[in-house]
Amino acid sequence: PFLASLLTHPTFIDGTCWTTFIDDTPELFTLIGSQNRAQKLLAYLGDLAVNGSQIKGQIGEPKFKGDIIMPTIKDHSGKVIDVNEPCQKGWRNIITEKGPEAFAKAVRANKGCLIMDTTWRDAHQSLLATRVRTVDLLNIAKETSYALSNAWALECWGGATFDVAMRFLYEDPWDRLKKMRKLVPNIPFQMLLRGANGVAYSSLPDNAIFHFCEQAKKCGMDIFRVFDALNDVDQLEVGVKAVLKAGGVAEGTICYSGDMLNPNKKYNLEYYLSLVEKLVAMGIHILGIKDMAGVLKPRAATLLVGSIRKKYPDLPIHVHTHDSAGTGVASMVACAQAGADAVDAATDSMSGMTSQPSIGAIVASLEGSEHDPGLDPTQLRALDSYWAQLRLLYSPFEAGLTGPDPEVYSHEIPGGQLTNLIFQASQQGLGEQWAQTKKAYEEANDLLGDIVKVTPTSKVVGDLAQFMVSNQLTYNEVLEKAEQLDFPSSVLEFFEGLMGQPYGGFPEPLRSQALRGRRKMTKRPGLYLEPMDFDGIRKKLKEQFGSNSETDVASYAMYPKVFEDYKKWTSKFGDLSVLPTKYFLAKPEIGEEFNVELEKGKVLILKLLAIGPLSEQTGQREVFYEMNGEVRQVTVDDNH
Ligand code: 3PY
Ligand code: ZN
Repeated sequence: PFLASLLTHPTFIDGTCWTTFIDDTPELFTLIGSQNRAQKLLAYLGDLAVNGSQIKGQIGEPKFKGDIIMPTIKDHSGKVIDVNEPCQKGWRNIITEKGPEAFAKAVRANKGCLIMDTTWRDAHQSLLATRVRTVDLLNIAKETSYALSNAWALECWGGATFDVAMRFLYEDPWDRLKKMRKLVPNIPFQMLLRGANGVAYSSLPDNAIFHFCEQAKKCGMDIFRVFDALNDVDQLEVGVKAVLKAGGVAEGTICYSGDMLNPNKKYNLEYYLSLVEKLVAMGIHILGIKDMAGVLKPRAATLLVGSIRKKYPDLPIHVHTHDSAGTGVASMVACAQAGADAVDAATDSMSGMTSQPSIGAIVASLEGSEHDPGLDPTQLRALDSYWAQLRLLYSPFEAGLTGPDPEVYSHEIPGGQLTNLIFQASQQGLGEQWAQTKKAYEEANDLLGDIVKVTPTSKVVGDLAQFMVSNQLTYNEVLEKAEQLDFPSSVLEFFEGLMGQPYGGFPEPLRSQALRGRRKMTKRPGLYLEPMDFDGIRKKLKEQFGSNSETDVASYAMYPKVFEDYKKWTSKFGDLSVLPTKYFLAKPEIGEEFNVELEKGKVLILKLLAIGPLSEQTGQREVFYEMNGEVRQVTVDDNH
């Protein structure tokens, strides 16, 4: 029908100039575009129907089969709030109107302890392998703008989300950021930046970090939590400077490790206070305390936050934790009482264990006190009813956690990594091997010099632990045989200095014995790297993909191979971020009708009609879909 309408179009018959024809009748070309997109979408749906989901990490199909019931948000008098337009009231207005310093002053002057909701980033990174898709965030965005209008921020970007969006979900992380921003104009957005590593796993040239932060700020990011996995101040400085240059709110962050209350441990109060002093000297707006493993016990929290508060009365303090040991609520309450301005929590259904502590539990614990976060528990419950359904929709990515793990005080495995390791171990039955892995992790950490463990150094410790378990090596054997052992590449990179310099130096002679002549950096890696050639990248992307937006350039700079694979995927299947998750992860029932909104106002009504028999000659099957009333057919290779 499209071709017919094109060929019979009066201008076409006239033979009028083709280019003015395009200008004058854009609707026809939008149609070509959407037909093309529809065809690509069918290619994906056909493949899914024949071969099942190819999404990495997915085990089985979603437990949730129904339609998601959307919550209604009510005001204090019980009246339903019209969420057609997003809420405009919130802390972000201070950032956009008066800038980062004014925001820092305002949150310091605020009486209660604010809450950052991590549901859109760390909670699903920690519980669901970072697999929550853009469409599911956007669908609850306007309700969130109301229910969390008094929140410190929504943590919604950075960390692993950037990589996973492209690598496993075939989505553009920048597109996600821009779309979320439109629907939530009022709550500050916060992201996690791994200092000089950006959102990658090892150091990049400085100009890549500056370019990245500039793009993120332009696309709507407000607060940047900048950390370094070794608390290496030189590495941190790169990130902080890049954020300041981009005009963002710089949350310079110390990573909490070990147990400050134990006098035999490496990282003590003096260590943390001296780090804070260096961060303050860099001009940070906010101090972040990042307890990535959830080992900050309540009494340590009181001492740490209380000491910083006393020394820096004007410095806003924002604390992050994981609930792995089950003490998250108690620790965050202790932080609030000791003078923290904000603490992190996740919506109830996405909280607990390796995620953040429950927002409902923290709000209930502080309710009516001078630290009351100022959030409405009824509105929070309404929002959570959405997430309870989403958690089931993403059940194929659950790691199968069943309860807290107070052993985290010994092994100190960060939340996200603990989930990953439990998942891997549960594939093998969670038996003896799991106990060995945890013990080996602790020993590997000791071998490496008791380092701060978070991405990417946590991977180094995890890799060494798995190396020890699979080669049946004890702590002493690693030391004795170091010169002969073929250490994992991440361990060698760490020893080279590619992740920065650890506090107290590298363990010797292990480092030299493992490196066997490889280089040893004594300064931060960025000083050894050539600046990134951005003009070269722009040219390459233009040639290869026909376009080179600055955000594409930034994606390529962070993850060249992942970006190229993502582009190849989208040229085959199109932008699938619009496809509802239920149909992204599993095929529909025969005859089940569903809608996909390709773009505003362009809705496809789809129905799977039949999956044809396997052709012995070609190894293919025909899949039949009804699309907006017409039967469409797609040929699919059967990979079984
Ligand atoms: C990340 O770097 O992605 C983290 O979440 C570290 O805690
Ligand atoms: Zn975290």
